[in-house]
Amino acid sequence: MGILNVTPDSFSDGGLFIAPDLALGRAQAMVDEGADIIDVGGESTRPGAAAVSVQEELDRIIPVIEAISAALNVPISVDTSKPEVMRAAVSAGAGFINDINGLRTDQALETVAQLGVPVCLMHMQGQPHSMQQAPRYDDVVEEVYMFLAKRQQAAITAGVDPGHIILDPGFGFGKSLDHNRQLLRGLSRFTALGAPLMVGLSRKSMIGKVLDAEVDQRLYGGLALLVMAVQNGVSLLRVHDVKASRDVIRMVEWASA
Ligand code: 8Y4
Repeated sequence: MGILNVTPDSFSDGGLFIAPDLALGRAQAMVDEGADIIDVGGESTRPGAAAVSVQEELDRIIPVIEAISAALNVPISVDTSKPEVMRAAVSAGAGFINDINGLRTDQALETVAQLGVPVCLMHMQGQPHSMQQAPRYDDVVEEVYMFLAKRQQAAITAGVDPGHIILDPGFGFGKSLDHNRQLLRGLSRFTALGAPLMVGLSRKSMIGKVLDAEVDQRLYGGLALLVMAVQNGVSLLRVHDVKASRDVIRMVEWASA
């Protein structure tokens, strides 16, 4: 899954892709590099980021989703927690919901059940504006596991097709460096939930902290973590650098076959 940020403040690609034609070019490049899904996000979910209004999020992402949908034959994911945005995005051509809030927003469960599209349910402790202030767990793997099991069950109860549910432990979302490490080591445990697993590790601050590297110098560190993720049962990878990630995963698959 290639990341397409359409937030003016997203520091990893500098808000360069807001104009629909520029966003389309970036999406095309990621498809050429082997992306199977393009994840379009208009709500900055960086630690400390401010909330975005529904209208602002719609203005950012709908023209981009329409442009990609008209020009490219690639599934489009929408990175949002808001039911209104989910509906508009699916009408505009998105076929996948990526919700960092795990469908905990009011009406989100019902909306996704009605839309009938696949959904990624992610774990997050706290809210984006404050989640990195004091992350706290007794057993992070066990607590994230129980959270995902409960959200998976809530989605099924609301009428979401069980085969449409993907689960994600949410690296960096209300987690210390050590929590992220424990989750990486414990990833295989989540396969017992019976759903495909997704992770987002690309350019995240855990890599920056370990390597003392700025955001544009985190590629190789992230690739190392991707290898670990794949070896522990993860099948969907949310990444900025599609070509590099593809090559690494193809080699791991070749060697493991
Ligand atoms: C540099 C670049 C530093 C990016 C931080 C970041 C995930 C996600 C995000 C994830 C799923 C991010 C929308 C945070 N992370 N969705 N979204 N899983 N499913 N930060 O891990 O990329 S945004």
